[in-house]
Amino acid sequence: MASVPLKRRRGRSFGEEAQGAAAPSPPLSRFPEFTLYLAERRMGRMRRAFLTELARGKGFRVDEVYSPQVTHVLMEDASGAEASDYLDRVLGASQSLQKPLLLDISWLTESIGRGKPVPVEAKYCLGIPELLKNQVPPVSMPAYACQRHTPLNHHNFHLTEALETLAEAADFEGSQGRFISFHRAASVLKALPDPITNMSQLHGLPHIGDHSSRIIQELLEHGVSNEVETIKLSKRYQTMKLFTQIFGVGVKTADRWYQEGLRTLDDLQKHSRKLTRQQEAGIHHFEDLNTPVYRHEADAIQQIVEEVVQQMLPGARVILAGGFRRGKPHGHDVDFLITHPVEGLEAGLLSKVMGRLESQGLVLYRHTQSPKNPDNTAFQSTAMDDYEKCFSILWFPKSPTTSSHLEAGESSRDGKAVRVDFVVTPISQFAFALLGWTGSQYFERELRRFSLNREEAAAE
Ligand code: 8DG
Ligand code: CA
Ligand code: CA
Repeated sequence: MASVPLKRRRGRSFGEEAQGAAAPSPPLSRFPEFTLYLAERRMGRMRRAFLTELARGKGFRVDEVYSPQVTHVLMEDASGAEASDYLDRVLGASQSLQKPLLLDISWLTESIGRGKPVPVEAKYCLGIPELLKNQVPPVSMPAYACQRHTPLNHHNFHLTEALETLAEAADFEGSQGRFISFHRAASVLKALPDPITNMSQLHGLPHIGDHSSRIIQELLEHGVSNEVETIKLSKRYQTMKLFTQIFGVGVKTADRWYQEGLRTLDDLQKHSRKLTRQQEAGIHHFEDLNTPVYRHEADAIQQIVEEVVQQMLPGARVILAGGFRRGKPHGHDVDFLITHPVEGLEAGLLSKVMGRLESQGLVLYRHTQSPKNPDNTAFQSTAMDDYEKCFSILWFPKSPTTSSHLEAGESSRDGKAVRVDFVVTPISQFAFALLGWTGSQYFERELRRFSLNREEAAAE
């Protein structure tokens, strides 16, 4: 057990076990970002001296005495808890604010063998020192995304981008559990007040699983993650991404096409019998629909829509929802909510509005969903609502004079095709619809989960 030597050493500094034992570390190191310290405990003095000499021979800086300069502490045959406990006490004695990584000695022997530091993979890590858990003020992070502030411009973009790529790839493989896990981890990082620069900052944060931790560590150590880069370069990921970017194509369809050997948009067009009308429109306008819609464009489209809505039903309101309502500067589509202060007057409005837009040559594609029979409660068991909606592709003229000359499906460079969603709600349900259609999708999911858990907690 470690307790005997530890008790004996209480009150002494970590370095005392080796003080005066060997020559000082050479001043120059081939790997300036590594300052190593080998704990003598379990390793023994002889092996420690031997490994120190070998490591120095390869150009590592190895300090005999523990100090705040030490970046990596190497231990022999220690469990994570033992290592943390050891370092906790030692650092507690030295009052050091340094945050070294605790590694198994096998990391050093591998590195000596290769003549350079090998990547600090999870298998070498002995855990986060207890003391550091106390040193890093734990960020108070509520468990549900809907309970916390998630700014658009956050401090961990590099990390969240990688985790979201893994989430997307998991989604492509139909692995919902992993999709959610990576999303949760990314969402937590977005809510942090500072960039993550050290693994110890992850301590106490909810939803950072082992896999996400490994990726974060890799990114901190090397700037890139092998796993993420490999996925991004894979044909499977690239093809699934391409296909799911088509309006009207979800993961299942994209996967089926992939299994059939289809890889490109050309392949899809050659097999056009496989396409729905919506997918055909999606491919036809692929380039435009995958060009971001900017806020000023959304505002201009809102003006066009508002004019038509006012003609059809004076006093009706058109509200820009979706990502733009969350402050995003651009998005993949434009989401409008339409209502009228007098309950019931909104009924039938959407088809009139769409008809009018169509007569102006502005509708390239539309697909309307009418509310189901109010007795039909099937939708209540899903995350979907039952409002009257239209999923459309509109022609957005850059110059208003060109708008009425266009045939449906026609494309001209002084305008572009834009995906626009319309949702009409009675005023009594407007607040809920606005909340639901503001997003993000993840926020909404979390809100449902939070509400459900509250209900369950209240029922207990
Ligand atoms: P982006 O377009 O800027 O890329 O992102 P976004 O605006 O956040 O995403 P979105 O796909 O346009 O979706 C906007 C919100 O609308 C999102 O939270 C999900 C929600 N939403 C749908 N369909 C439905 C639906 O049928 N019912 C409800 N209640 N919400 C829906 O996309
Ligand atoms: Ca949107
Ligand atoms: Ca939308």
